[in-house]
Amino acid sequence: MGKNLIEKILESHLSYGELKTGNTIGVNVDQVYTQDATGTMTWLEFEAIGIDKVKVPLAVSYIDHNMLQSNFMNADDHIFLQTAAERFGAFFSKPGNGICHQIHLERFAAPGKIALGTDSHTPTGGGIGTLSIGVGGLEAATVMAGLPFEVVVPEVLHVRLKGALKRPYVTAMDVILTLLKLLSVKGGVGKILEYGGSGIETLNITERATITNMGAELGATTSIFPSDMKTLSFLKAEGREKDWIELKADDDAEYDDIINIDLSSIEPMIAQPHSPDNVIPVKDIAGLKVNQICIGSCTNSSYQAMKTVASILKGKTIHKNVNLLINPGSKQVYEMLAREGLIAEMIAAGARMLEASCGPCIGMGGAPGSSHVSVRSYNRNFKGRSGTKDALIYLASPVSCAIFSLKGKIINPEDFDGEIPIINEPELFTINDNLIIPPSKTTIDTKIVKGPNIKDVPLKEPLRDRIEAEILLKLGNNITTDDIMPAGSQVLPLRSNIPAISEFVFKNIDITFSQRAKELKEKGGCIIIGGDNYGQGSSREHAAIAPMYLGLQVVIAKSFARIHRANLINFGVIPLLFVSEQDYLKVEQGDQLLIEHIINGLKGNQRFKVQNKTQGYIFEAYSNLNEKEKDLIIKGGLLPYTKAKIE
Ligand code: MIC
Ligand code: SF4
Repeated sequence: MGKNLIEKILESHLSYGELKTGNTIGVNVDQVYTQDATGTMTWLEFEAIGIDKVKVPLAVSYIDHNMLQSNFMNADDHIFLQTAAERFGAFFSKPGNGICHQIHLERFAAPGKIALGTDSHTPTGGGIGTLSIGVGGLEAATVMAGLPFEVVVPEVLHVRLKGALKRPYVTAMDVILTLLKLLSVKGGVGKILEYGGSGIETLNITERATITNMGAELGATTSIFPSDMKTLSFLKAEGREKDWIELKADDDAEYDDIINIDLSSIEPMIAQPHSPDNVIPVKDIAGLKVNQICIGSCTNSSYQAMKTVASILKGKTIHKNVNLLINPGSKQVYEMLAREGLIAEMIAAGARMLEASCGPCIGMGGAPGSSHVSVRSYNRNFKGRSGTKDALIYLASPVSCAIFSLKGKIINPEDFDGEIPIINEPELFTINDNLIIPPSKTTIDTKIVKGPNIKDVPLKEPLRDRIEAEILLKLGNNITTDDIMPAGSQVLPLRSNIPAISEFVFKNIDITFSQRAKELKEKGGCIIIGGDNYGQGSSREHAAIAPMYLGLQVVIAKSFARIHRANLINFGVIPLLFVSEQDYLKVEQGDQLLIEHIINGLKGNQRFKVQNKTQGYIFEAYSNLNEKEKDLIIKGGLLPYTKAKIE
């Protein structure tokens, strides 16, 4: 029987377990990378594990999120990360070098490898044929400490592309928006999307990377393209031809499911507030006035995308009521655009050029005005994420965004009266790695510098056998980690300080949450009720650690998003599932729940009787932990578990 790409890569990296859908396996990882907002915790955790050097072939620490530096905290984090990278043997990408995913694609990602990143958009590397998976920080730390990465073998969904995009109006962004419309933000849960078909030959690597990047919004474990001649050209252009291998599925490969997409049938699409799957054709909302346009982010920052934007803007002026913000994804792209005079065209048209970082995508500056309409070439438009609670955020391609910035309103890009040249990736990129500091072998004495905002990682007290606690919050479907642990300029600088950041848990949903949780902590803690896909979105483990720190004992939900579920377990919080939908409907915020015999339940059939003491009835909930997860939850989380394993 033929093999698909996923089977090939997993098989060549298998450490233990049987490679069968639904089984838990351990794989050896080639590359691990961190970004600063999740990285400070990751490196503190790595330090706490007590290993001298990273044990994976390649580790990179990037700085890209926490870049506003409105006080000492961000810069202190940068120094901490730089000294930790030096001490433990990782590459360090300095602030100014750009967004982790874009740089990793340019300089490190390679076909056939397995890469983990402490960020949900790590699947960007799937564009080049790397099996790239987003994980929580502690997970990454244990892999850097030498343990295999454990993953449940996902189903593989084959996305067969044919035809070619209607360039220049339709771009890779419209492909992934179309898939989001088709599958929704939970359509990819438990799945890997493997792209194939004749249409892939028409997409270059950065276009493929746009598609795999935003595959994160489908809830998928990751997405991947084969490695072909396009991959070779990209690697050649990056001076990394030696990293190329051919990688393709066998002709008789089998898949769990197949979707066929004709690229030529795709039209310009746009995601409306407040979810990336709220997608409609752009033409359906033509005429809507826009206040702000943001172009860039890890989704749409390639040289090709940016040069296309510059060409659309060339010689023109943005609409008088529009603010245009541009954040190119990497220094490489930025430098090339600058040398070709394209930044000058953007500035001349009225763009506000931002540094190569995440910026407005994560609310680090560029917040729109009250109830303003902002259209962004980014990947997430969750309510409040931009920094303005009542702003209306739309997601569209860089081409659409550039056109809207000139018109001051949404128009069908196909009705644009200006020229849009078709731009390709260059044959040679400008290679200048002067902001990437390689690891050195003799750094065992490097002192790790920790500013006053950098605090130790808190751990959960040992698992209780009996939990009696109040439901502090009952929530609906698709709650994001941005809902649980908001980001933005006020909160993001506190990522290295759990006591301080815990004040902001659920702040946009219930401002009193952290105060009430603290009050309940002494009385046994609290419980959260979630709907489907609880914890979708980012990989931030702060969305598990901070509630745990506030006394969260259990989350009972209809279903969980993969990374958040793992983060809860890693910090000793049990993710329980409702057996019946009716029970989800019946429980109420404020109810007092009692769960007994937890340890035996975990060791046994993982079914628990939950007594609703307030309403006076009993319902059933269950956990679906594998052997390792059971063990580590009983031991108080992944950190104590890993320490015991390594000693
Ligand atoms: C995001 O896009 O939400 C982030 C910010 O990049 C997060 C990581 C974080 O919260 O630090 C992600 O995608 O994992
Ligand atoms: Fe940064 Fe936005 Fe990409 Fe997250 S999605 S890594 S915040 S650019």
